[in-house]
Amino acid sequence: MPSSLKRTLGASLIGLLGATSALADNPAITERFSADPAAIVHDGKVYLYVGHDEAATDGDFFVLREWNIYSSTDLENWTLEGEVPRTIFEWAEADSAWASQAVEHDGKFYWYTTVRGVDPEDELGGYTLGVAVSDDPVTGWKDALGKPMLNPNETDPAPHMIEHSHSWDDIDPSVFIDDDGEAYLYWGNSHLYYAKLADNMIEFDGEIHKVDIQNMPGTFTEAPWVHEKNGTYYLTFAMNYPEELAYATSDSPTGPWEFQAVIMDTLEDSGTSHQAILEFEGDDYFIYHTAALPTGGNFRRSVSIEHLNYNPDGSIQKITPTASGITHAAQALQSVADTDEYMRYDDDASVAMDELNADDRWNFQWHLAALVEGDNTVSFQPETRMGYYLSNRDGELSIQRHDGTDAFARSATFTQVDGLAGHGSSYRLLDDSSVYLMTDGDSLTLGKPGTNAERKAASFMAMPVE
Ligand code: FUB
Repeated sequence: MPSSLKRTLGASLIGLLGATSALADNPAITERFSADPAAIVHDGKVYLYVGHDEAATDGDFFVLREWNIYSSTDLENWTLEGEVPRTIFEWAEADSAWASQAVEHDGKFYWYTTVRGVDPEDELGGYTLGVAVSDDPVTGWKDALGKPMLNPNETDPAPHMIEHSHSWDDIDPSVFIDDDGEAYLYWGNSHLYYAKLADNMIEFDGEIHKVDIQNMPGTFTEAPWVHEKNGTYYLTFAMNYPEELAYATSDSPTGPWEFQAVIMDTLEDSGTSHQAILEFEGDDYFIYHTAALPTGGNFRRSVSIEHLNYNPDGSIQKITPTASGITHAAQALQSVADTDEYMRYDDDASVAMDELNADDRWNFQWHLAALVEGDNTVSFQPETRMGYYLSNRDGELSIQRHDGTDAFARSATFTQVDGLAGHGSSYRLLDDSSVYLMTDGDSLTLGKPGTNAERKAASFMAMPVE
């Protein structure tokens, strides 16, 4: 001590802070569940295509009756523009509006989707690909072929799918159009496939290839996404299960693909994730889903956004899912009573006061936004534990997952007032203004400050983290 992190914090101290705006934090879509993001830019607007998760809280499988299309001009404010039912593919069945990706080409929009197909002649049946076409990124989507893009029997499902009544190796299409105008479709679960698209963008031109990613330290699961940057082709995908998001590179859209690294580790509370890469107004973004909305889970997911950064050699920097998202608005909370001590969370329910150290730098970062609107209300969300909050349970502080109830929201909301020590801030329970957050050595507790020392123990300096 002081570590370089502490010097950064000290240098950027801004003193008292009001409750931080929740704009542009994560999840980015909060009005309903959203999964499997894909995004395009058209006429200065970002269009985000997601599946709408509608499984019940105790559901044990995906229920996706429709895709939802959102738009934004700033990645902060999102507008629900369209709800497109799975039934646009009349030949498909079930609530199977799984992962999809749209692209603009020659003045038209093509949307490649996963749906479950029905084919009485086909012994195995299974998930397959549909393609819709429109003149508009939101409205007018029509089944372009009136049938699946491929029969699931054209590919060989992975052995673990054979014993089931249907296969799901033909899912998660990702479309990529190279600078020379050639378009490719990638898709797969357990097996990764690609095929060149014909000029009409709705049929394949030539054979379907099975791809092996070289030197991959795991197994390909699903969610391929291909993009190009500075002459390098990047294939991002979900690896293993629970899923890590990883990438491989090539100097051609047809491979060979060499494994590079994991971009994002497995998530708390969701076995799947699913990424989209977006370049917008000169910046690169990584869009993915987690289970962070209250009552979220494996089948109730929500889309989040982070900045994506490349190193000078073209490698992709590892990304940590954060509550602050692209605002980078996380803060550290320093004790006024002992300025070496900061509020700290861990991967369990515990919360403590501790000295900053660079190795655990995330554990000192908090996203401040109010769960209950009010004058100077604030809630403390661990920056890397989206959906979890510092909360009061019968007078004990702990980190708990928001269960979606008003009672929880109130238990995790404080009122920020001027620091009782004469500087900084103090935080009192929303439902009992006599009880304050206080430090007690290495502990963070709740109490009623009386003495000068106790008033200091109830005062904190909130400061942004670079
Ligand atoms: O949303 C249904 C499936 O879950 C997607 O197709 C996969 O990528 C996984 O996210």
